[in-house]
Amino acid sequence: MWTKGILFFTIYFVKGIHCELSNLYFPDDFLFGTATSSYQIEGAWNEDGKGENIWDHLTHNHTHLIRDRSNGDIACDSYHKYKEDIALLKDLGVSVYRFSFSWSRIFPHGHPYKPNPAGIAHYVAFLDELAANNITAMATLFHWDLPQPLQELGGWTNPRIVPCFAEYAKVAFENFGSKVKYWITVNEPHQVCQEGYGSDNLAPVLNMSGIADYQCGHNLIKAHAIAYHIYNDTYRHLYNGKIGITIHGIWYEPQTPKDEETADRMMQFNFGWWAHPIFTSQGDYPAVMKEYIAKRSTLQGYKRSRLPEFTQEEIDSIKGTSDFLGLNHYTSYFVTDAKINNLDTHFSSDHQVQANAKISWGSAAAPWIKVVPWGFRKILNWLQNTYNPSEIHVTENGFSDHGGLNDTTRVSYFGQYLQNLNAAIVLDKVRVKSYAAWSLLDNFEWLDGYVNRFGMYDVDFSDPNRPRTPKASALFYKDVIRNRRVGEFVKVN
Ligand code: GBH
Repeated sequence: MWTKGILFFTIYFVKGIHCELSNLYFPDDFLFGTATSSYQIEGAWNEDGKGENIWDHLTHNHTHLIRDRSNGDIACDSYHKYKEDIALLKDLGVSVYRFSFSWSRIFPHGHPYKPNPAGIAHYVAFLDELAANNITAMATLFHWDLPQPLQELGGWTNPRIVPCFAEYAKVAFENFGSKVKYWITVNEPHQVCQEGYGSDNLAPVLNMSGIADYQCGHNLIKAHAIAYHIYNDTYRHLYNGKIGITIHGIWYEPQTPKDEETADRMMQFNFGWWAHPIFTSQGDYPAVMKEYIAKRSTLQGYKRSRLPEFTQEEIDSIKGTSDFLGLNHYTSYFVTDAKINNLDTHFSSDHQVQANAKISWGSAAAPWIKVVPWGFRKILNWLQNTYNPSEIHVTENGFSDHGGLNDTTRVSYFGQYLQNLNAAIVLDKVRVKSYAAWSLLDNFEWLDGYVNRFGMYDVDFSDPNRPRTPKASALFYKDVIRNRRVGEFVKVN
């Protein structure tokens, strides 16, 4: 494994070779797309009956937590400019668009009580416009914008959220089911729970790691499974779509040969936490996670493990609840074992792993994104070998800078990552069926506000009309899509 790692590394840096390796044709049925999410682009935060969500609440009441003290009140104004966005998709030539529904447009208070007709009408018009342009809809039900009243009851830590999510999912299937081919229940449960409840990186910035993150995850996985069953039992035969979940996957590479077990443990704590209950035949949380958290909980004097337990009935009803595996992938790190002896209650002391980036790796404006293209190929192979899903959909992959139309570092990132995707599909036979670049537009990047830009199209946020302009990366991606292979590009990171 390690020798192979070194070899791959060496070859990779011999100029030219990696290009020949992987600019083959993508399969004919492979779908290229782009991705966005409701809060990050829509704006119209209080229009047409929409209720307040946790990002409205955070940005309005804790403004200092946002780097440029901005918010998504207007964002890209895509709520009004959706036809313009779809025209951009058309011009790029994508065949699939991944977007999300805003829960508080449909249930303004979160509670299942009289869906808001104006919210539903908006999404019907939007989906009709997509269909008129022959673009397949890939819809996420929950991309982080939880209705604020549900948060006040504890959000995902309160088991009562499960029926609320189920009812929201049902109304979405009922109203949009005929127009949506791919459903994603939840975007990145790890970020929702570990970064939102277990740290202060995302709303609701609860920072109660080792407890709230595990409680959140427990309810979220159940909510996902129930939404799946509703679709499977009632709507699949009507609409014949597919439904799955999207998990954020960093590739963790062993730093030395001794670190292989450590790297696997880190994959299990980060990816397996979500994938093991859903995609394996045993179901339940990964054994290593149960063992490590139980052991530390005992040491700390807890009566029982801080990781909640599923009943056998729950394990069985969660297993197999995904028609495909959705992967958001941006980056990779090296890992080593970290003997953390303090008794802090924290996710990162539970897993006992230290992650490092290599100094020579390029970085995006977001420091957590290191440019490690070979990690993409590795994680795709690992996913297929570990979970054997019938389909993998890459639902996000992208790079941030500080803006500008000549985004050569983004072109270089996409070029190299697409080559590795291509190698995984064509050479390694990993069953990846689609790829969505994050993101179509510059947009509200959570706590980074509008400081870090991920778009292939620039948005001028100082202009009330929010004009969109293609960047070099849009032109590059357009060529990849048209030629169905990765063309020439200058590698700068
Ligand atoms: C995705 O999450 C989101 O789905 C999308 O909405 C977002 O715009 C996009 O990525 C770009 O960020 O090292 O402490 O700084 C990515 C999940 C969130 C994972 C931030 C890493 C960094 C934590 N990432 N997190 S830290």
